[in-house]
Amino acid sequence: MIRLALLVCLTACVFATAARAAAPAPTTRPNVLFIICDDLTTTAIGCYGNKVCKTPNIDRLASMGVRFEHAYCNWPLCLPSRNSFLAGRRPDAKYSAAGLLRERVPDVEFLPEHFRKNGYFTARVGKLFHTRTVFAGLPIKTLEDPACWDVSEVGGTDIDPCGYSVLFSSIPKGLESHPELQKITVEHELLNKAGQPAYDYWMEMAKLDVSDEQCVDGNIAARITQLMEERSKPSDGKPFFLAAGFRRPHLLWVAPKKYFDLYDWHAMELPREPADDLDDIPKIALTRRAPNMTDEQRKKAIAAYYACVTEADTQVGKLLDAMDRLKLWESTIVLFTSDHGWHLDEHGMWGKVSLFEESARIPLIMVVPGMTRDAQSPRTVEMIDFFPTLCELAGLSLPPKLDGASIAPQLRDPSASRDKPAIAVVRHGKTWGKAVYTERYRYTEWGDDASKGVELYDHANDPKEYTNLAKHPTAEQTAMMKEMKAILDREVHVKDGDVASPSGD
Ligand SMILES: [Ca+2]
Repeated sequence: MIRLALLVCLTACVFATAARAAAPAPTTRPNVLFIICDDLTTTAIGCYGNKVCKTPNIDRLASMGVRFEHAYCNWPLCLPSRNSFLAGRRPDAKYSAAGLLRERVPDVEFLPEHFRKNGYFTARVGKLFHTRTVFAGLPIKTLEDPACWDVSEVGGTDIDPCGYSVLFSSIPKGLESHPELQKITVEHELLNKAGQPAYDYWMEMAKLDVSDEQCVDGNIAARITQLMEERSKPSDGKPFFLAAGFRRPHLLWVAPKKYFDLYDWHAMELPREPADDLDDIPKIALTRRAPNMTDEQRKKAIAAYYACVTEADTQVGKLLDAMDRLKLWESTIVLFTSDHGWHLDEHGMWGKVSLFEESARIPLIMVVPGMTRDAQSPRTVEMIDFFPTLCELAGLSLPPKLDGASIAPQLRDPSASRDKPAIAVVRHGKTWGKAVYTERYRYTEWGDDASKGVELYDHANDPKEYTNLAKHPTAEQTAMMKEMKAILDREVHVKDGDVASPSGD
């Protein structure tokens, strides 16, 4: 069922040719509104099946375009995921380095940089490339590449200059040392710690008595709306590539109180997993678990995460309202996504850097003028496909080195065939995990030559990945694993011990 090997290259070449042949004149190029949330898992989104968390605006966007059921990040961690999709290349250790990616990959041409070179006005507000200082304190160190943007703004506010709400943290004594912030904090709670491998961090929440616009995401929505107004009738004739990088639901879970009021923590449901769930999972695959967390803390964490999802969703809605008001739908491509997912206690995990569905899978909704509306595509997509897709839709030629392949055929016909899997990598300490995702299966290897474990899950029969079939595979599954291993050997070039620098959040 896979038949992927040659098709990846063939498809990319065919699409590149098609993009050149179909290139419209520059004046008719579409605008791009690129919306990305931070750490937003599909499992919290209404149109992806969540019945509790309120995401009416993301759901509304989905009804206007194509929602991809099997979209995956290429590395479930902020810094390397963003470096990778913005470069359009499959990541290795260099993509998690602390500095600008261009310093380590000099021939890179980034997605917004490519649009800018091709006559677009480009702007970002918020987090597109990674922004450091999650827990290291101020000042902010942005990793935005200067060649990418005509306008480049963090989107910070007085109460949250860097966007991670670190001033509201009680570690180490952040909030305590800010009496002015204590005054606007209605309720604050330090929940529990999630930990190794990777690193330990605290889950912390604060309900604020402030307006949306005093928070970073509200500010980002207002500023992007302003840019949409200014660029909807540009005097220079340039189409726009506007990127809104919302910060929630990334920790810290800080938002206006009204969003927390939507969720009674007592009513949150915890995952109900088989007692022996962990027995067949390689130990190295499990990360950021919080075994000492009480059920009350777990439920409060889910409620706080949902509050921050709805906060981000509300800001997305403001951009969609601006699209309506400015009548931009006929001239603008909208892409909505997240840099990776997040665990909400599945297999006892809290956070990212896991290759399980909740962490590696991403939301992906695309609304493209003249293309399919209100549909889902079951085809497998990865974030490195964004670059060639947007180029094809905008009629731009492709830079020479891209690893993805356009999904424009699936935007025209969501059921159009596509024999290309998604691949994600992650590093736990010095050990790499490598995974192939098809529409039905996930195959994962840990360590060089799979020395630290192998996993195979059948999502058709086991969507929550409770049974690792690699322990006792059938003959058919053994053959399939061999084929998937060959894909990893060909496409992924990492070795245990490859460590560029401490990885970014
Ligand atoms: Ca992230």
